[in-house]
Amino acid sequence: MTRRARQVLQQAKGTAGPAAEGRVPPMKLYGFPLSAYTRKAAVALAEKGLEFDWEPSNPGQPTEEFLKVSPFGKIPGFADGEFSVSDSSAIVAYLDAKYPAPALIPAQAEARGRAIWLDEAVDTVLIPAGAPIVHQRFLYPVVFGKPGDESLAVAAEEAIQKPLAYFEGILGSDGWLSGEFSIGDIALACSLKTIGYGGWTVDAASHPKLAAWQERVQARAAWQQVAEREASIFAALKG
Ligand SMILES: N[C@@H](CCC(=O)N[C@@H](CS)C(=O)NCC(=O)O)C(=O)O
Repeated sequence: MTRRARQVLQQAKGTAGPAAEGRVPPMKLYGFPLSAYTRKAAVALAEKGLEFDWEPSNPGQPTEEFLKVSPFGKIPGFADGEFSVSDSSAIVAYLDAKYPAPALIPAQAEARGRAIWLDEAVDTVLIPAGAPIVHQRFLYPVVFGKPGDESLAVAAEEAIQKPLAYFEGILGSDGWLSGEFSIGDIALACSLKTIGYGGWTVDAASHPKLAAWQERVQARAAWQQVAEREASIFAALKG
């Protein structure tokens, strides 16, 4: 990571969300705000109106404290007092059990199975396919100071077509992916935003339902709260 990127990452340190009564110390989210997985946890916290401290963390230079909450050095990590857990989906599952309203993991069997599946499909199919777009065009050149390989980004634009077609196919003309707004919606929106840092956008002509759904997500107060903080970090990184 370049010196400038390290400095900018530190700007992410701070408290987000309204103070909740009787919770001391506040929860901590360890990660890089522009990461799709980290954002998933941040949006879940914001949806639930929970206060938390951002602990900017770089997997490439992990601190001891970060490795305690994320033993394999992956972001995000999370701590709530003495309890800690890593992995974005595990963090959302914990939050949903401890702070049930609003639910982000549906209770109804089919809706729950589908929401978990969508979260998994995003994390294990869409993100791996699309990662080169953001790695080669943004992360390497801007954050790590290394040249990107445009041919890998172009190949990834092709590779994401299959998962994108799937998501377009299961979306309705309104509403969410699995009944109520859920972890599946958060995961997909977060991955599209991070891929977007590679200069890619959802094509509304070929994916009209996905584009309209993305707008609905972006209109949510919790999303805007997280996006606002992130925008200043992105702008500072770009210089
Ligand atoms: N399944 C995990 C994936 C976490 C993950 O792979 N994070 C990446 C960054 S986006 C990471 O920490 N990579 C650094 C590494 O693997 O050393 C989750 O949902 O949190």
